[in-house]
Amino acid sequence: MKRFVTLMLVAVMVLIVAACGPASPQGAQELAKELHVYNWSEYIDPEIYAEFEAEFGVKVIEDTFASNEDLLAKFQAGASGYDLIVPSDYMVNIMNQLGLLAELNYDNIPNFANIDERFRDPPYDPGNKVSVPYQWGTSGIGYDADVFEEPPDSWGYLFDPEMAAPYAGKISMLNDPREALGAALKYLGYSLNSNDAAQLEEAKQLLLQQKAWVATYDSEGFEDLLAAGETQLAHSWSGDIFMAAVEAPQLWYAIPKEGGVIWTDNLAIPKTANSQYTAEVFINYLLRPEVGAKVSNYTWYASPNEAATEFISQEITGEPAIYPPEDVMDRLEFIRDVGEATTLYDRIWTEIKSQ
Ligand code: N2P
Repeated sequence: MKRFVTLMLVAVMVLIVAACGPASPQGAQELAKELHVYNWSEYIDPEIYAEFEAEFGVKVIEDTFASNEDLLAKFQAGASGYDLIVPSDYMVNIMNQLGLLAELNYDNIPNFANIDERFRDPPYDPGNKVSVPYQWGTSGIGYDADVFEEPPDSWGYLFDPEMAAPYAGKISMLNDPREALGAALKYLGYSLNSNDAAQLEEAKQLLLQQKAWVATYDSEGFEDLLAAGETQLAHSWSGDIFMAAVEAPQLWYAIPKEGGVIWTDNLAIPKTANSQYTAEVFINYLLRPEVGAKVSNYTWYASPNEAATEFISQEITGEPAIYPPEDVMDRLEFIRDVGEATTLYDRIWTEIKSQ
């Protein structure tokens, strides 16, 4: 009898455990203890990581990269352990084609509803299957307004021998193949997505000639060099200049009249992520209106989060160099995946850098 009771007890316990299923009931997945983010440098208010940890108990650990090509190279070399990355538009397309990105589960990202209609369903990721827009901005010319009476609003200041030579040694260029070649192509009047070998050769010659005036190729500290007076003209991403201008108000930024680059950077999850669920919870957190605004109030870049706009400083939303008017927008071009021509861009860039 005693044995029977024991057996019954065991059977009942087995039934209870089976009924409850695994430790976490269906739907409620567990958060990882850590979230590893691979981001552009100075591209998020560090308080956001701290506040996410305080609320969710997940510690965020960040590494940074300086270009889309660096990000890609890292993954092609087999990087693993990153839960969240921040590729630009064309790089979402490239990484997705290479099968590097996880398909997002929008059940965990209801705040996607806050994203502005204009930024949904982009050509580089139809249906936002693998990416959520994070910030957008332009590439142009940062400058020291103490040196220039009129804004240097032409790529000629970086490429024309007569216009650029006076600033020899005081010019920096983004250390970025598509950006640097794109600026040269625009100056020449071509598309920055040209795959015409003759046009690319012209752009190469221009960049080689320009080397005599270039102090450095730099994508992470160009705004600091400008603020320190070490440079006077910097091929730049808009927000980094405006962020630095808070401390160094002589800094300003111009979108060249020949047109420049417009880009959208995105949140994406590598297939090799440790915890896709935790990354999705973090993406959803970043899409809260107040958090989305906190991102832009720190980076000085424009936000694709419509619900965040009312919490973003009017110094940012009212600045035409950050939220450009329609006629300026019309002159801007997105960098696109140029397919097989990518190897040509890479080869030219290596040749320019190594000469
Ligand atoms: C942030 C760099 C902006 C990213 N420091 C350009 N896509």
